[in-house]
Amino acid sequence: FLPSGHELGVVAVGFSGGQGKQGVDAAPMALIEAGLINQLRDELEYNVHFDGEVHAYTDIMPRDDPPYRNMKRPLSVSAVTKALSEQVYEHASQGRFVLTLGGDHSIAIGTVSGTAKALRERLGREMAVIWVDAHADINTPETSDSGNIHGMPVAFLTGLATESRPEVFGWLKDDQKISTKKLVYIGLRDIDRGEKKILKDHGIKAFSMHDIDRHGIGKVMDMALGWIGTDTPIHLSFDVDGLDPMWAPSTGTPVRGGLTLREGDFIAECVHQTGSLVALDLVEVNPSLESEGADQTIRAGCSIVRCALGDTLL
Ligand code: HAR
Ligand code: MN
Ligand code: MN
Ligand code: MN
Repeated sequence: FLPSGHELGVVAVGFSGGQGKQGVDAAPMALIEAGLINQLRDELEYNVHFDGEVHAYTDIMPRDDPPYRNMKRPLSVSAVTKALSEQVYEHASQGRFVLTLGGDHSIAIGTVSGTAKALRERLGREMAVIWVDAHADINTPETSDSGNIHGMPVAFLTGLATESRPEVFGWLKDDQKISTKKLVYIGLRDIDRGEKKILKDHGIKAFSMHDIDRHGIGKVMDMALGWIGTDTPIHLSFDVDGLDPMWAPSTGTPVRGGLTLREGDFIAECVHQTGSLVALDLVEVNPSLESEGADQTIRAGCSIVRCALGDTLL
């Protein structure tokens, strides 16, 4: 059921509306200018399908977008993720691996919904998601303190948050969602109270930094991939703030005590080695924050993408 051969669809998403800080929309261009897509084409020998555009979706963004059910910019995030979902679906349904360069993490509402639907149609299989992040991003609009939708994508993707208005994520249908049983977190260390209750109530598999300290990243990856099982397509959604700010300082909500650069790459390498990886998101790189650290944050992001796409040390 693998994406056929070395066909790679790339979507660049210059969107920051899932949170309040400007600059995360500049990440795709920074990653591309650092040579990422050329490396995937020339060194890893992917046949790259990329429209050459950083999508800002300005044409579909509403002028007036007041809070609704505690969500900030709900119409914008919904419209952008719906359009992105269709782009990702298009690549995935043609059997391509889909790489999405964000943008803030709200864009995962678009990427995961697009691949989940395509993989269901192509293989009749339910997809798993590995979410690497300091945060669980599973707030419902009601449990969120911030109202920022980048803290909510997993709640919408699992159906824990629902909304009937089509212009506020009501477009998300069951065949675009994933099961809470097929979701695995790695790297968590900053979880809101309401999120902790959600994780516990639904028995969601989560490996916090505590688990990584206790078992080491090797054992944690064995357990994470064992939970998912073989023959299950995997979508890896990688928030760069999963890495420690020492390695990735330029991000909107850094949290100390995170993954090392090597642990991040190792996660990506292990998921690649399963042969089941069908899509990767790299999100929350914000080159305008801690700008002395922007270069190393961008380099860390490029490295994770290369590892997930099959680059090896030897
Ligand atoms: N949990 C907090 C909230 O919901 C902070 C979320 C920060 N999110 C990200 N994405 N950077 O992981 O607002
Ligand atoms: Mn996140
Ligand atoms: Mn995060
Ligand atoms: Mn390989």
